Amino acid sequence: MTANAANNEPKVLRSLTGRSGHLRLNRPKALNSLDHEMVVEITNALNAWLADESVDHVLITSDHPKAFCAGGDVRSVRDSVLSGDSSDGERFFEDEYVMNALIAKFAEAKPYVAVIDGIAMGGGLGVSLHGSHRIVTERASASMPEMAIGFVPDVGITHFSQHVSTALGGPSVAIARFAGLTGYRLTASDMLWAGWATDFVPSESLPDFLEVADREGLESALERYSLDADSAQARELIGRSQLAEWNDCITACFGADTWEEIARALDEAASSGTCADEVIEKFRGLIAAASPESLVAAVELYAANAGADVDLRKALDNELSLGKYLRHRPNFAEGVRAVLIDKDRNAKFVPERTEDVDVEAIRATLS
Ligand code: QUE
Repeated sequence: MTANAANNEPKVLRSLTGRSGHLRLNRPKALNSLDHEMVVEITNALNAWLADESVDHVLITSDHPKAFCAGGDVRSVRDSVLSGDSSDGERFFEDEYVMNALIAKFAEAKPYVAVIDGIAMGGGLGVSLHGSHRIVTERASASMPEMAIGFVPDVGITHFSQHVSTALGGPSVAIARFAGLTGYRLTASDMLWAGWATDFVPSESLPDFLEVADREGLESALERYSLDADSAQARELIGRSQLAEWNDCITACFGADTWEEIARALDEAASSGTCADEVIEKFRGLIAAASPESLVAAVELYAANAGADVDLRKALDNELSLGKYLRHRPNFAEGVRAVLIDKDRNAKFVPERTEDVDVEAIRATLS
């Protein structure tokens, strides 16, 4: 059983209510970040509910007032790596990625509905975006902050984000890579525009939405409580998408397959006026927190996982393989220290320059 140390409550609450199989993330002290036990719990529930005809759909929600799920248990993984025997850490990632793939498979059989009413980062996107329905409220945000901890975007997001259709009508590898390389925090409006979210439900309607989903079914609940993102009522709550406004600049800079080309495109977009100076400054500011090794590695990973022939499982295998390499590099322990342990946000990454990163060693981990 997986319980919080403080109050002995399960870290994932599992229930069957009406037509819903309901998972509630309940590890408030860690902003619901996923540890190994929670991953196993979610996996077991989905395997049971896949075969259970009384379950019409799965809902995954959080009771935390601010967070949906802040990521994975990277502190424990760091401890595991530093102990000299990283096998516990490696098993965590293997099982987490099996869960990510299972969510995508489940969603092909019946609806898997994530209700994102707060912050979702890293692993939190892995338990939501692979579902069939990604519902956001005005309080939702999404980010891939791994560059700052010497890691790379994972949990299948390097696949999902490059294959999902944006509001412009097709996938955008530039938008996907921009999100992964900058750690930019997408708003609810950005998530809907980018295709990361499928539906908008105002937070004040959530209790009613969930009750109707349990009693009458998902379609009925969506019909009653979701709002068109372009409606005046929705605009009032979530505003316009910043990503949509930046799209031309992002497309000019972030579509390339190597970091070297992206860095050059940023320089050129600044000097040619393709991007406004303050927009380039904003992007550079976000990238400043990144480990240079992670920047180079992430672009290689996105390039490897972009092809139409790459399925989610193959993309996860690339993330696992590159991730294992990076977890054993000093930048991972140093990044987790600076962001999550000492919280000084003053990581000393090596090498300091992207030009000095061993890109061949990174490529050797990818297929
Ligand atoms: C990168 C990450 C994570 C992160 C920050 C990063 C991550 C994660 C957390 C996190 C945040 C708040 C908590 C907590 C963990 O932050 O995976 O326990 O209370 O879980 O820059 O990958």
